[in-house]
Amino acid sequence: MREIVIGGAQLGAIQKSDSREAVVARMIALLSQAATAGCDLVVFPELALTTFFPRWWMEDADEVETWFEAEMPNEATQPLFDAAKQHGIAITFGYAESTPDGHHYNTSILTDKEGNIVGKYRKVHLPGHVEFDTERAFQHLEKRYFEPGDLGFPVWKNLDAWMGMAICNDRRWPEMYREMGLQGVELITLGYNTPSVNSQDGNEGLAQRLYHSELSMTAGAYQNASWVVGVAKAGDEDGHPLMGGSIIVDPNGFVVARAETEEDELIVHACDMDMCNFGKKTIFDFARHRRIEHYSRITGQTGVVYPK
Ligand code: CDT
Repeated sequence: MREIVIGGAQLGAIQKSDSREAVVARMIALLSQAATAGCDLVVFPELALTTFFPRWWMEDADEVETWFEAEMPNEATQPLFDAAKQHGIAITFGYAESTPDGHHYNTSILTDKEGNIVGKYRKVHLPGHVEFDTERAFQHLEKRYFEPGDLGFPVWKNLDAWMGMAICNDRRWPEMYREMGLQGVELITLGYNTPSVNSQDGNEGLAQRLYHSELSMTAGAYQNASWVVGVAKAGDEDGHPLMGGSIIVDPNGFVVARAETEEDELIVHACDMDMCNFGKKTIFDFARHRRIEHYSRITGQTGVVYPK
């Protein structure tokens, strides 16, 4: 048995005016709860340090830059790293990353139990649009403020398990899970900020949006015999509702822990990484069963091409 007690630290709303320091204090409070619950690893959401700023139209590059972190850790987040180290808890969280050579990514990092960063992932599947879209009920400007990630889907050995990270919209793409599955992943952590309303279809209700989120993560877990932990930033941010629905999914695709609120809330489960072994050796033994000679379209073609 290789047990990792995992805490999914859902964050409630972060308003535009909330400081990084105020958010970090909330994250540290969740870490204390996690320590009491015996957690080894705590998963925080995408863009955990700020409001979901890609909903706001900005033209001034200096204003955009205020939402990004040029270093990690930095002054505002050092107390989070210190608290994690003090508790002996590994953490993962998302933030907007600005690089020294001027690139901008939607990023997440993973630490060990001593607070050392052992992995970095940059979001590959950026949803939304670049220009102001008058057809939408509200904006989703990730394609404006971020470049697609340039690191692929790496996995790392951490806490004696193979771990990988994804971010929000990535969870809807089977390619993400399989890329990591092919590296033997046993735990995929991912944070998200998903509006409760579809900006292009007001009739799509919250229930359907929660269902699609869960469907994607449970399928990805089962088909790759991996744990998946999906953690929301939820609640009403300056009049813009984000859904909750944080879950921990086992390698058989069953939800074993689920958030009930749209607030700061910790969900916990003792996850045995050895539960991945059976699926990986049997129905999803990729080496025996995959037929790559039939999969060339997956990497050779992006959109739909109808046969002539
Ligand atoms: N943050 C993020 O990736 N959110 C998307 C919303 C898509 S709607 C443009 C998601 O997939 O949840």
